[in-house]
Amino acid sequence: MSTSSSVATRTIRIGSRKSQLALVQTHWVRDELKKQFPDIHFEVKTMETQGDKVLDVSLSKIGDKGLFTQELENDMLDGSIDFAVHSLKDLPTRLPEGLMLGCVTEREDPADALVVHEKHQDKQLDTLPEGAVIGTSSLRRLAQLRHHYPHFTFKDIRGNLNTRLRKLDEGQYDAIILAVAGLQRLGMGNRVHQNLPPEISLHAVGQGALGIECRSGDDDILTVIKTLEHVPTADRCYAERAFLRELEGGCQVPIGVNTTIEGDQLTLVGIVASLDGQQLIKDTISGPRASADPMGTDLAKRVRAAGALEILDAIAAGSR
Ligand code: DPM
Repeated sequence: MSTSSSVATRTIRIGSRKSQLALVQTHWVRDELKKQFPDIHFEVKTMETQGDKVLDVSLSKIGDKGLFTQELENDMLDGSIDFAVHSLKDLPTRLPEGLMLGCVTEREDPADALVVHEKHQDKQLDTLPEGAVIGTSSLRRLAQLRHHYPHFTFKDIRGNLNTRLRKLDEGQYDAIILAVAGLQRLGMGNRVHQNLPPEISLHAVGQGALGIECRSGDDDILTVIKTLEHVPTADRCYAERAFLRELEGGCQVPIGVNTTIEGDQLTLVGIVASLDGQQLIKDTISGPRASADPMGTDLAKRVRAAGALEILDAIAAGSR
């Protein structure tokens, strides 16, 4: 005999930033989980993070750890939310005590994209004029592009994707660099004018994937979110994150990566660049996917010994 409405529906609370991109990503996660767990009620709680509030300062200057994640993490630790959805590249490689990266979803194209003002529709990076103003606030993009295109002028750009595109279209820049993945998720994939090949710019660690953060050892939640894990993406991103973790100082750093998987083999390319673009320390490591983490650490040690240490020290000294 069944009793009516005696069992309350279980509710899981998801934390998200408020930006359009963050909400698209979080709603995707919620909708996928609803399909797997129709009996669970998923609720989205949105909040602003420091990174959403401070929009007029260069990311690299305020770029401390947890800029886009800290408020969400506090809510997870005090139990007001059960997990948080992030762009994996915004999630620090060291998480607060009591929290963990519980799931990595399938990655979109991790490349960076050149987006141009309409007057440059017929141009590519190689043909943009001398002095063209290129917008980015990523030290990684800046350093690598400066190396290959020293004749461009680089200018900071901040704000959400729509704000940046407006600034470009108004003519404040000749072109800007954005992640392909963000544009695609917002239905603006048509603005991708040129994908930057890895020879020109290695992408950021975790770029194009979502990371779901939860309380360490929260097995009920882990069982739910692990259903969205994409193992090849996770293997790649664990190698990338280990590389960054081993190298990282306290500020935003010009570090790029590229990963590929063939069968059981994972290959990680990593770069550390000086801000003036003069020095690029780049190396590659391959090995079994099961060793993703130690491979990332090993590659970091190699590039550090090959000169990355001096570059990162100089950047850390300059930003103090
Ligand atoms: C981080 C960086 C940027 C974001 C630095 C970097 C780009 C900043 C800029 C850590 N987070 O990439 O070297 O150009 O001013 C961000 C974007 C996405 C996640 C937007 C973008 C969407 C793509 C994704 C901002 N975080 O990079 O165009 O999911 O990877």
